[in-house]
Amino acid sequence: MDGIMQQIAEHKGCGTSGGSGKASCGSSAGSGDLPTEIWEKVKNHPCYSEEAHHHYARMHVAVAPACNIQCNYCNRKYDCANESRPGVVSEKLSPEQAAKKVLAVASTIPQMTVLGIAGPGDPLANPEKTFKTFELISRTAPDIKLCLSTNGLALPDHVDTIAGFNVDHVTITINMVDPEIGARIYPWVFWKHKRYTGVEAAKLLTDRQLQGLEMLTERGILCKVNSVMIPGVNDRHLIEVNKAVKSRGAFLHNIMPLISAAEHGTVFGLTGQRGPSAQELKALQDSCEGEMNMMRHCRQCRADAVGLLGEDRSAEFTTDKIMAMEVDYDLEGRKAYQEKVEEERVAKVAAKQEELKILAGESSDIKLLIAVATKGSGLINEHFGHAKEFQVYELSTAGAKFVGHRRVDLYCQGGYGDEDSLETVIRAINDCHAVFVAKIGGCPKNDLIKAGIEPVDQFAHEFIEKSAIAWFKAYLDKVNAGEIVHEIRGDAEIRQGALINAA
Ligand code: CLF
Ligand code: SF4
Repeated sequence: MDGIMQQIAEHKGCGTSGGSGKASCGSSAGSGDLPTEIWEKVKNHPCYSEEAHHHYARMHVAVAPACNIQCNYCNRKYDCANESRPGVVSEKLSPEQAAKKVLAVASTIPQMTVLGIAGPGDPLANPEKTFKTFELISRTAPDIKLCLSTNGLALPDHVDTIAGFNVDHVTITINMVDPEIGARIYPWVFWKHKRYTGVEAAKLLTDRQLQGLEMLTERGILCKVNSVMIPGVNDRHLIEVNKAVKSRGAFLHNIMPLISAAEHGTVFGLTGQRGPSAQELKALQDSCEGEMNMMRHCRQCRADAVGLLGEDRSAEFTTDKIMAMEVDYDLEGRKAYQEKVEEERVAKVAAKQEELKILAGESSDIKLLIAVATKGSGLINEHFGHAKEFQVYELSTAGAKFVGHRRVDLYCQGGYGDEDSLETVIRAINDCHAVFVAKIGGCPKNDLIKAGIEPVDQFAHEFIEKSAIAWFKAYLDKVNAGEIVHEIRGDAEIRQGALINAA
């Protein structure tokens, strides 16, 4: 492993925005504790930097329909679960249509910085379409980063081509390094015109995945490993996976919850295999964090997703619409916009650092979670009733650290509140002590208070971390004064069924 890759492997903190005093990848200080060339690669990639994901968008083009393996959490009718929610892909695109779509989106969303190919099958099981798309885009939109997500089976055969197209971000989904466990996840793989099953299939897959990872990191390509957490199958084993990928130079590990519902028609869905709870997922991510950088802001997006992570603007860019659009690819305009975004980031981090000073000298062991309604830019700028997800931060005397998100049903149904939705919202953020919102109505406010979750609207349109730190300091003061007793909250639910409706 060369020096840079060694530094990558040893770096911890990407995907965190912790106030420990140690700069994370998302630090506005620029490189933080990363080598400059790595910082340049991650600073505006919304998946590789938690801090960047509040400001920068990505898009996927669904040019890769075929797959060369079968995962028990996948149904071919739906998007690849490696990188997508199990919603139907609206349209498959030719490379030419994909290139036009990228220009159309880049002209409309100047903070869209990354083009990913993530399905709906496996990009490297469709190498011609995948690389043709990259070729067209690198010619017409040179400022856009190219990104790829694969199951890894065909990866070793394509590493040189990937490097040749300057694709400097590759994700490999690695769910096991033990073929016995793999045989419970993968019924078959198809390689060199032959179908393999059982342990033999899983052995072939894990060998090829790890070989591909090593080949990429040797070439200085940043690699992220996605793992699906399947309770009772690979949950404990993912600690071993984490060590295996770290030792091969992976930059980031993204442990995602299994999405499993009978209506998805997957093997796991039909056999009743459950996904993890919010606290089970967090505990596993926490236990791996000492080993390497953990991603916690993944939205398990569709293979045709467009926009900030957590928002979906794909309906604005259907093939009909993009073919009719006048595209004005204004490179200078995009740069100017992104410079403004950078100024906003600097202001946000400066505000957080300033506020952190009020926690200096505090010695409490209290750690708690809060949920935040946000539309992006690191601000508390969403109404409770309009939130489709809440971002979750862990507060401690070290500051505010992003630890995940919870997707929810919309509470506001056009003028009235839906009580059933409110119950699901409360279940999704039940492990949080407070929910920060730009605005909230009287009814949900009372129900939240009854559930032990404090609705906080006094920081509307202010920066999240700065506000969270100020609220936490006041909370500690009240505990210290005996005005309130700190209580541990319970677990929360990761919503399963609703993902299918997002198609
Ligand atoms: Fe797409 Fe994946 Fe690239 Fe990101 S997504 S190919 S690295 S640009 Fe990101 Fe979406 Fe999670 Fe993937 S949030 S599913 S990690
Ligand atoms: Fe489905 Fe992706 Fe697995 Fe292929 S690699 S079976 S498309 S989840």
